Amino acid sequence: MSSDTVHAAPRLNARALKHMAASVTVPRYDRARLRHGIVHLGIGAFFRAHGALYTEDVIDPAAPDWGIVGASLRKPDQRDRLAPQDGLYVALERGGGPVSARIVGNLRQVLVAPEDPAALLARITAADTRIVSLTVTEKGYCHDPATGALQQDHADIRYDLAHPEQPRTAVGFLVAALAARRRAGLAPFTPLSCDNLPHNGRLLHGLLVQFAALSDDALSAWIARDVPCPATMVDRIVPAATEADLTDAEAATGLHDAAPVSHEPFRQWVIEDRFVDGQRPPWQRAGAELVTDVAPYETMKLRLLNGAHSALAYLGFLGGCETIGEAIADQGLRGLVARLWREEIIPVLPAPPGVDLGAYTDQLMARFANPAVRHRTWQIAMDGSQKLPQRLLDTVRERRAAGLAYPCLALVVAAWMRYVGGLDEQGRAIDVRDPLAAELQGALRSAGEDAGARVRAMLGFTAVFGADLGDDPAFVAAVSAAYRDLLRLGALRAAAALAR
Ligand code: CS2
Repeated sequence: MSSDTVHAAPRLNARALKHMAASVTVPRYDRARLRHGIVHLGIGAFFRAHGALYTEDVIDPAAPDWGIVGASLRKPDQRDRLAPQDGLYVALERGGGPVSARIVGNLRQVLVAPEDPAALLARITAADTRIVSLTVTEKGYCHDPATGALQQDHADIRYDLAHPEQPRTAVGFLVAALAARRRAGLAPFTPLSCDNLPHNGRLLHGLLVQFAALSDDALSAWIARDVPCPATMVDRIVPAATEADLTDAEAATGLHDAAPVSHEPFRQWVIEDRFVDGQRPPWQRAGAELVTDVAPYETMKLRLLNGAHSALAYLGFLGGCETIGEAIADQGLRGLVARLWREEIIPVLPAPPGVDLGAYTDQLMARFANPAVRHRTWQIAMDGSQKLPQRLLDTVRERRAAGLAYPCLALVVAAWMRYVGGLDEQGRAIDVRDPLAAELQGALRSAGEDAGARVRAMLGFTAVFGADLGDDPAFVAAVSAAYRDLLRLGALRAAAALAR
């Protein structure tokens, strides 16, 4: 999406809000009185269409609390788009009917960490920050995806250890701010991971404890004991914004918004209810589920939704499908996903209390097919080395332990390997985005053209496959056979051959 297109309509901003047509939903509270409560790290489209909306829904007009300061840990573009419009943006809901629009008001400011790390650190350290939520994507945790351990040799982690007052990583910011709060005798804030990672709360907690231990044992022990990191399961399909979103936001409001978000109607947020001093917005009033154990919800969502998403992303992209909607309209891919769910994932997945997994997957099928949401396969294919373990490989492990076969999972793993190879089925270059892209492609080049050698080279990445799977002859054989099928048949026919 380009932000430099010339737009005739006046820009969305706080002044324009006062004259908004009655048909557009606007904040019900006085923004000038909104107190600060949350810092959000990684202020991209997902959080603005999910956590920010749950929060917006529960702000009390009589005593408006829980305003949000967003932060970008890398690029200034969100701030550059949002600052001229006073942090306001349009959220477009795209379902079966006409698109509906609301203006979201709780984002008070966006900070750009690399421009002024001290300003972000000060904001997190301030006592009125009670929650620091995160959507920094899988790779933003600087951990080893197979084991969850902190990557101590990660360049940014090394930098943060050497420059604790000017961190670069989310972990570096959180630990530096927690250290400052402890020195000042303040209570900690609650770090709240909202990324698609298994046991995201426990994972983040472990990383904070490990990072702190590298410089200060007492701080590390304090974090271990006194800083709860609740787990969450977050769900809403939020594709990257397009020019069509800008046009629709303008049609709905009569104003130009350079930073709209567009999302499906569905949303779900399951949160472990463990916050410092019980301080959190009453998110349950907006439908969030506050529970004592998030794990079954998270495993369900990661394996069924995100696992199928990755399957459709790699096989679909290789087969020429631009979006998830196009991929799921292909009978072979649809049948493959149906079998993957029914025969391979669900039989080894414990259902959360009261949830019917068959009904859950029926609903997922309908969500994937929503024609109003154009979610690109290329976007989901990103960062596969960080996504595969929790989305697909944990199911492989459980089937393997039970002596069960997994032909659909093997095909998806092979499709990922083919995708990161960097050439599609027409021989065109793929823009592969993955923190391990250079290493993966180097290993494939050294392996040469033999399918078996290429698969073995990929399976050697223990950060992805762990020490167990890469050495398992049955797994090697299954993925190699699937890889050969992909070469022989192409992705769509290979999927159709397994479809039920
Ligand atoms: C997707 C997710 O990009 C991806 O990897 O699988 O962003 C997915 O859309 C969300 O997790 C849905 O809640």
